[in-house]
Amino acid sequence: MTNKPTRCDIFCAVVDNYGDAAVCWRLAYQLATEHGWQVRLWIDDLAPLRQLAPDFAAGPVAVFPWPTPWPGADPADVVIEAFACEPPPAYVEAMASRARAPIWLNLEYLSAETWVAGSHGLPSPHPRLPLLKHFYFPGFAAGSGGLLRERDYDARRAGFDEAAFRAEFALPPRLPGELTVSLFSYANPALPELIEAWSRWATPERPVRVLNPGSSEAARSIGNLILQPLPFLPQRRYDELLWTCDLNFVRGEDSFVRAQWAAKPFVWQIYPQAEDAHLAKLDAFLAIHPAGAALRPFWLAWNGVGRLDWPEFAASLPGLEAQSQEWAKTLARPPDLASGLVKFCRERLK
Ligand code: TRH
Repeated sequence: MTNKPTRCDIFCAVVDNYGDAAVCWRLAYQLATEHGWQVRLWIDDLAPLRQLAPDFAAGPVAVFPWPTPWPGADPADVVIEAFACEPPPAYVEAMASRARAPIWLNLEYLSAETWVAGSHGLPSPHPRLPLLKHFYFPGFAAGSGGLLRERDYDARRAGFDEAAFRAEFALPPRLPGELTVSLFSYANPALPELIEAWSRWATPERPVRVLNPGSSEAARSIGNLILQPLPFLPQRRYDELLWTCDLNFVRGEDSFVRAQWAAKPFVWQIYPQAEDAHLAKLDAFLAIHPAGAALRPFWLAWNGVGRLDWPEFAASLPGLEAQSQEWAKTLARPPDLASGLVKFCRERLK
């Protein structure tokens, strides 16, 4: 490899929600800031990115709307298509006509299923052109592509001032005995039942404050339960919210990973799929998590299987806290996804 910075194009087609843009931006930013790559992010919908990273135009990633028709662009050394979104056909043709074909990766969705490590890195030849695409699977297991985690994560956390965060968002200082919860979920039929359970469980000695980022509802109290909306926070500030809370409800892929780095007990609402395919993925994660057995009934109920038992789950929180810290340490040991991806490409660019 020459000393020139590696050029990388990331293609992102937003399906719905924030997750696709969230993962692509996180990876793009890390490749640029931590590995010195020159990254262009081609994204077909800028709306989620504007919320996740309002200052994205300041760099260091060059963000472009993904135009149709494709105007043509010189292919990069490394091409990452997120979630099998397929770069424009003319771009793929141009990839094949380079003197040296780019490293082409399909970054897949995260899953804890056991087949992931066996499929990670597998090549798939293009049916017509002299190009090879590799599957890049994020994952928890050795042999997978790992998880996104920034180098400065621990330093940011060490410098975090919870009191200042609360003051900035007009939250009163933590009340004695308060359980602070963040809530980020899909429309969930179990939510009214949970609100009801919280309102019955909360007492003056044990108030519950639920912070709901991105909610348009007005703040309200039911007895000693306080439901409080927050603005949708930029991605980095969302970490601060997770650090502030004792329990985090998260969803999808990226907030699910962030909750694990936050090392606090969390409840995951998985992205629902046809024919309940998501339940196998939920099970696979519970099977590898050291507190899986304790989490299982409440998590399943939050994902539509069985009834929520909040008092039982609340009783397990003190134990879950220590396990969450251990789990975060275990997950942080292998190389992070961006470093692993850089190594994967470097070996093939030699
Ligand atoms: O938005 P999501 O539901 O995205 C989903 C999943 O990624 C799913 O796997 C995918 O198939 C589907 O999209 C298309 O949840 P996710 O993945 O947690 O992404 C949300 C991002 O938003 C994450 O980076 C956290 C961030 N966020 C903020 O930055 N600020 C906030 O205030 C909140 C609530 C979230």
